Amino acid sequence: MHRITMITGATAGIGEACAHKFAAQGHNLIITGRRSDRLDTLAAALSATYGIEVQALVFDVRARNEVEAAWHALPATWRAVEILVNNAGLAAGREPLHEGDPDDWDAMIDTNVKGLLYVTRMVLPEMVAAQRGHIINMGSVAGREVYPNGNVYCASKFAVEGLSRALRLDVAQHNIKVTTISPGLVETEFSMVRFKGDQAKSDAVYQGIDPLTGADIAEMVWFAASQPAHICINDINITCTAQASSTMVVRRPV
Ligand code: NDP
Ligand code: 8X3
Repeated sequence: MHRITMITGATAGIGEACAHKFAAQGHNLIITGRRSDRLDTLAAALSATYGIEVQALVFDVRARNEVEAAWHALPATWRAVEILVNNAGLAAGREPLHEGDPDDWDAMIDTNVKGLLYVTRMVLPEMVAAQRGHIINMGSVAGREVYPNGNVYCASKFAVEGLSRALRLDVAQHNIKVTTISPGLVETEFSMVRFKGDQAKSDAVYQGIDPLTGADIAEMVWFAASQPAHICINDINITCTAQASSTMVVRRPV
């Protein structure tokens, strides 16, 4: 019997890398995202390469009705999710608060905080009933340290950190693990999304360093997920070697 892992935000970056990692370990996968073309391509590739079964669910995590409908449409056997990787998320904009766009704030809070809650609310009751499970939340260095102009993104990831800690208290009695993974700079589509397609601004984020990759983070997620039953990895903080903190990155001269 294959174990079932659900990964949100699997159409790119960290989530996509996690999908490959878990598929390579023989897990059947529920992968989610808004871009159905990418999701379908990934699902076909994972099945063909690793011989696993995949359910591709297209929904916007911000839309509670979409999350609930997608979950309830799953066959009952697929709702026995053992590991949930709450990865879908974004940053939008990088301005001082008084110049920030409230639409960006809504997108970050609705996706990174409320979306994570909506998905978890669907999956967790099945874990409680089964008296086993593992929730792995994608935090960030931005959820542990603030940085200039990070304001609302940082707040959303501090919320993920707080929710993860509080959730651990709620579910320990049900034999359910909660892990937060908090990466620093990872080169994905993250900065292109944050800077709304501005390639030069996005490139500058990773200039003169060897940033983390999605595959690096997938290794950490798998490390947390593959521990014996009695071990819960609560937190993993990871940066590239050049990043000493949110605000200190040592760059090679260009
Ligand atoms: P990417 O932009 O490469 O991937 C983001 C993923 O999230 C995509 O699959 C996207 O899918 C999904 N997503 C975004 N918004 C929504 C939404 N409203 N509904 C459903 N899915 C959504 O970024 P990363 O892989 O880097 O980011 C993944 C997570 O890692 C995020 O939570 C991010 O905050 C966190 N993180 C990233 C770091 C970095 O430096 N890159 C560092 C620390 C944490 P689609 O667009 O198809 O919906
Ligand atoms: C993403 C890393 O430093 O851009 O969470 O906030 S950072």
